[in-house]
Amino acid sequence: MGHLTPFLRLASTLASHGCRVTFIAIHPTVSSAESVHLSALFSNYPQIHPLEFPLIDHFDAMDAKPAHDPFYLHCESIRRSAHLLPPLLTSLSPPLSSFIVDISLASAFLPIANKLNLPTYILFTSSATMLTLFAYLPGLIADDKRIDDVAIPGMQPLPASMIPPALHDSTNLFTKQFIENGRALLQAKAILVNTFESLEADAVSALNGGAVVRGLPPVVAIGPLQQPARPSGRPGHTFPWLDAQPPRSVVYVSFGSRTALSRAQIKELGVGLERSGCRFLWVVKRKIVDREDGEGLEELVSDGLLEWGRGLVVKGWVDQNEVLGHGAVGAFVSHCGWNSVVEAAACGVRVLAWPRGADQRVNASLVERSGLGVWAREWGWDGEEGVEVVWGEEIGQRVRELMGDTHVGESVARVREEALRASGMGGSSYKGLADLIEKWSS
Ligand code: BUP
Repeated sequence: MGHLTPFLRLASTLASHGCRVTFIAIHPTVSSAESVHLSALFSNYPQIHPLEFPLIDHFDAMDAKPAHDPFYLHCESIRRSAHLLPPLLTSLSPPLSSFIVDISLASAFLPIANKLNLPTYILFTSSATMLTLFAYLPGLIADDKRIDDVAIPGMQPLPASMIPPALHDSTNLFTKQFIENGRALLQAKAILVNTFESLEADAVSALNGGAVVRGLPPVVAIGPLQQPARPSGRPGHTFPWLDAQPPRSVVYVSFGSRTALSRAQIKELGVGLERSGCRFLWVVKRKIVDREDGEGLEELVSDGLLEWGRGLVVKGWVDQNEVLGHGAVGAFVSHCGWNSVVEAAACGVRVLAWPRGADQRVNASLVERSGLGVWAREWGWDGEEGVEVVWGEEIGQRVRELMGDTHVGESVARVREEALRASGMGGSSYKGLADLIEKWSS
């Protein structure tokens, strides 16, 4: 969902600006959440033309790393099915004026689109700071060499501990894709990022000033991208429970669409939320893929938690953007997937960053630096080598401290104002997208 969400938002935004949008949707999807959100887009925006990309080559090598992650394997299948793309792209009438590709497919799809003379853009689904690493790393890395601290020109040094763990293993599928896609950046007309300039001024300027990599195409900040609109008159589904809570009193807890917690950590998190003394809304996940998440809530959280008056525990899915935009929500305990960070910024909700892996530590550092929240640096993730479960007592204390931190409250309000200014009429992100649309229509 971290990749699909910004595409849904970009597609609906372009359609609202009068663009004729064709949305290529991979079939089948890995998770139910993907199918549900794609169907909602197509039924709420009948002007968006769905085009199915039927996946035939199912990549399922048992020796691949990470073999346990169906999303990476699926991504590899899509990359290996790139030959299906030309007939799809050339079948469209009127012909396409531009093609926007997910970063994870860039090296597989860009050469094909370029051969068709189709101006191709990349949507980078993480932060601009992460993009600096993406762009810089292919030039740095030698095969089988372990990555150390990285000094990217124009940027603060990136300690090895913040680099996505998989990148320390050159045989990992993620690493191979990362390097190949990083090289493919140079072939794009521009790279779009769901961020806003004031949040990542150093990264946007280092990328566009040629400091990171010479010859990189323009990087355009277009965020925060807005959630697709609902059909008129249909209210959003906010929980009646949330409506009944005092302003800014609730801590929202979610670790994204594909982060599973161990039973032991779920238990301690429950203890921590209870000890914090705060109201909370907690989305619990035990499995990476939602379709496999069959355990009942009662089996996961300790006795009494569900009935506890201060908290609501939900299994599965809530409309996170709507939850963060609800006046009762005051803080977000987050893994720092990039969409979650940008949503928190746009809604002015302070973040307690508890990153796990991938790009999340880099994103957590931005949370801290921008004033959007605090990063519990000492917390690892159980399952990681040598990392212990974080105890409930400690979680409770950090949550309590964050809720009472007036300094963070002020800086979060400033970040929100900057986010709204950037995406509002005439703002830097608004202008970035408007200029692209103008180019496509001329
Ligand atoms: Br869970 C959940 N409701 O219950 P990230 C997620 N989301 O709306 P991730 C919901 O999915 P990657 C839920 O608002 C965000 O837009 C959430 O993206 C939405 O993290 C998206 O935050 C999740 O980038 O993706 O899922 O870990 O691994 O690609 O970072």
